[in-house]
Amino acid sequence: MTAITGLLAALASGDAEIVDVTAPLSPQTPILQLPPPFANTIPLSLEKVSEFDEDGPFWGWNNIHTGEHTGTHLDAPKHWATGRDGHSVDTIAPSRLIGPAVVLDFSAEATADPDFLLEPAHLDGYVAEHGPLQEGAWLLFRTGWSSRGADPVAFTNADENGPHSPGVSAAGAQWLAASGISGFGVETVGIDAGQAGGMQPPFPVHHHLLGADKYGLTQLQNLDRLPRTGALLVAAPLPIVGGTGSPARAFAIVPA
Ligand code: 23J
Ligand code: MN
Repeated sequence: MTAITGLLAALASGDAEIVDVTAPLSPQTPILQLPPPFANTIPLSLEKVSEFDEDGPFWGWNNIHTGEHTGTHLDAPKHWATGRDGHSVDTIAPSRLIGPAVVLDFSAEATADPDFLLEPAHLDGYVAEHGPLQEGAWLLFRTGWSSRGADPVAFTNADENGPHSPGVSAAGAQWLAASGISGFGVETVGIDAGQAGGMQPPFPVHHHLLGADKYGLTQLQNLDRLPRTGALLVAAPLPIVGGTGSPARAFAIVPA
C-alpha cells in the first residue's frame, strides 16, 4: 500500500476526515478597513452575466469583483515592503502550501483579552512542552475569533482607537520568522493584530514573516476540530500572476 492509497482508505473508512477551515465568501464577508488616508480593497460582489435567460438560456454565471485579500486568503511575500522582491502568489511552491498543521490554542487568552498578543515566551513555552515545530509546518493560531465571523461589527471589534483583535507581538513575529514554519494561519481578518498599525515596526507579522518568505493565511474557522498536531493542512490560493495574495480554500485532513 502506498502512502496515498493508505490515506484514501482512511478517508473512505472514516479513519480520517476532511475539515473545511475556509470562511464562506460572500458580500457580507468582513474585509480589512484601513483608516484614512489609506485605500481599501472592495468586498466580494457577484455581477450576473446570465441566469437561464436570453443572455444564456441554459446557463448561469457571474463576474466576480473583489480584492486579493478578501475572506480566507493567502498573503504572499510580494504583499509587503520587506518581501516585495520575493514570491508573488503564483510562484509559491506547492510544497509550501501543503504541510503539517500545528495548532496553538490561545482561545481562552483571546476571549479574556481581545488585544492578546503571542509573545516569544508563549512560543518558547510551547516548544519546551511539546518539542520543536515541525519543519514546513503551518502554525495555526486558534483564538476563537471565528465565532464572531457572522457579525461584522463583533469581528472588527473597533472603538475610537481602531480595531481590537488578537495577534502577535513584534518579538513574537521575529521568533516565527526565524523558525522553520511555512506559514502562519489565523482566524482574524489579517495575520496581524487589530492594533498592529501602531506597533514598531507597523504590522510586524507582515513585516517579519513576508520578509522571510513565510506566508499568511487568514479568516480560518473550525480550528477547534483539529488536533494540536497530526493534521495535514492544504491551502489553495489562485495562481494570480504577479498577485500579492489570493482568496483561498483551505482544508485540514484530520485523523478520526
Ligand atoms: C494591508 C495593510 C495592512 C494589513 C493588511 C493589508 C492585511 O491584513 C492583509 O490582508 O494582508 S493588516
Ligand atoms: Mn492579506
